[in-house]
Formats: sequence, C-alpha cells, structure tokens
Amino acid sequence: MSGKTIFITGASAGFGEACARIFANGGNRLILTARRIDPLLKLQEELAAGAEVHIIPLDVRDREAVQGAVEHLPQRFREIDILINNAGLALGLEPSHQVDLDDWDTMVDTNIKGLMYCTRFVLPGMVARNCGHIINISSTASDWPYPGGNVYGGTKAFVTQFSRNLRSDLLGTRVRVSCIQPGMAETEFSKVRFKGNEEKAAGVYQGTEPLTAEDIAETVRWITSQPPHVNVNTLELMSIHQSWGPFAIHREAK
Ligand code: NDP
Ligand code: 8X3
Repeated sequence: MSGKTIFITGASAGFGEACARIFANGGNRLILTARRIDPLLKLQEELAAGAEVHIIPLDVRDREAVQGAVEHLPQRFREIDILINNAGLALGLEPSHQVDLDDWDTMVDTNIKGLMYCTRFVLPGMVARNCGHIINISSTASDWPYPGGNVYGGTKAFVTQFSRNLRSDLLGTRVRVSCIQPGMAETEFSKVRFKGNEEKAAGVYQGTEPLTAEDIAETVRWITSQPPHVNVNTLELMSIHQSWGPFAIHREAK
C-alpha cells in the first residue's frame, strides 16, 4: 500500500503505534494522534524516512478538539483514506457494585464517544470522494462476557454494532468499514487497566504467548489491502493460549 493518508487514534503506544510503523512506507501520509505528545514526536522522527508524518496531540473525548483536528489538517493530509479508530482503554476489573463510576464515565467517553466523534468528522470526506476505509478496534470483550468486564465490554459491544450499522448507512458507497475484535494482547493496556500496577499487569500475560501489537497491525494491513470490492465486516482473533470458558454455575450448599 502506498500514497495513502491514514489517520490513527491512540498512536502513542500499543496497536496504534504498531499500525503507524507498519504503514510508514511507500510515501504514505500518517496522521498520528494521542494525548501524549512525546511518544508521537519520537515516532515522527523515527518514521520520517518512509512516510510523511503529521502529529496532533488529541484527546478523543474532546468533541471540539476532534473537529478542529480534522478540519485544520494541512492540505496534503486532508483526504483521509483510512481511519483507524483505535484509542481506547479499560479501567479496573471490579464488579459493577463496587466500581469507580468515574472509570465507567472515562471508558464511555473514550471508547464510545471518542470513536463516534472521529468517525463523524472524518466520514463526510470519505463519502464525498466515494472511497475510504474505517477500521474500528473492538475486542473479544464485545461478544464474550467476563467478571469485571462490565462497562468495558459494553463499550466494545457498541463498537462492534456501530461498525455494522455504519456499513448499512454506507451501502451504495465504496466506503468500507471493518471491525477487529482482538483477545488478550500485551501492550500498555493492562498497565492502564490496573492504574500503573506493573506486577498485576504482567500477571495477565504470565505463562502465555499473548497477541502482540504487531499481530494487530498486520491484521489491519491485511484487511486494508483486500481488493476494493471486499469488505471484511468483523474479524475476531485470539492468542493460541486463550479460549472460551464454559457457563459459570453457582451451586448452593444443601
Ligand atoms: P495501549 O494502552 O497500549 O494504547 C492505547 C492508546 O490509546 C494509547 O496510544 C493512548 O494514548 C490512547 N488513548 C487512550 N485514551 C485516549 C484519549 N482519551 N484520547 C486519545 N487517545 C487515547 O492499549 P492497546 O494498544 O492494547 O489498545 C488499543 C485499543 O485496542 C483499545 O481500544 C483497546 O480497548 C483495544 N483492545 C486491546 C486489547 C489488548 O488486550 N491489549 C484487546 C482488544 C482490544 P495516550 O495515553 O497518549 O492518549
Ligand atoms: C481487551 C481484551 O479480555 O482484557 O479488550 O477484555 S480483554
């Protein structure tokens, strides 16, 4: 793939950073966004040999900032071919009756509303040009419940269903929408979920070979390199070390 303009949210770490690296060739133009500017600056310097890189410090929860970021792109970056809606997070693993309500708000504002804002401001240009591809990063947590997954899983269920509904809206255009549902992948994700507790975060992956950020970036590359008439709707992937559980049954002592 070459000469494409690719807008990535959450490019300062994990999947987003890996996507930036995988597309940093062939004269692609990368728009890298995240709240932390330092990793973006580093990435910009590192990737400059293979791609034009424009960085924007952006909190996707800020609707006006998202609008401004899209509307004030430099001329060469205006025609976005691929939007990777990746920014997101899980906070906590407590049961719903004990959770910090601020954590729920943050997940809803980031994973749902932030993704909505980015989509809504980028999509009109794609429709007008009758081409483009939106890649939404959902999760296995979208379809498979687990204790403590409560609102995080709910936000990802939104991402999955919103992706399908978007494609329904876009029928008759050549704008594609794909949703990726990764399982356990080792990034900063667990460090964020456990609020900086590195030991707890490392425990999630201990004794396993989790998915990597590069695995997800490779999946994004594969999806976006399909012929233009092929729309990959939803793609779920897991590490070989992960699978589903049986129904949980609580038995009362007689
Ligand atoms: P990381 O924590 O490594 O990266 C998350 C990225 O999102 C960072 O670049 C972070 O940047 C950015 N981000 C978080 N909040 C905001 C915000 N308000 N505004 C802008 N950017 C934000 O996690 P992953 O790479 O693993 O996660 C990427 C996506 O993949 C998320 O949506 C996550 O839910 C999903 N996912 C992750 C899985 C995993 O096991 N790792 C599995 C399935 C899905 P910054 O802090 O600089 O803003
Ligand atoms: C991340 C995977 O299992 O921690 O979305 O929810 S999981």
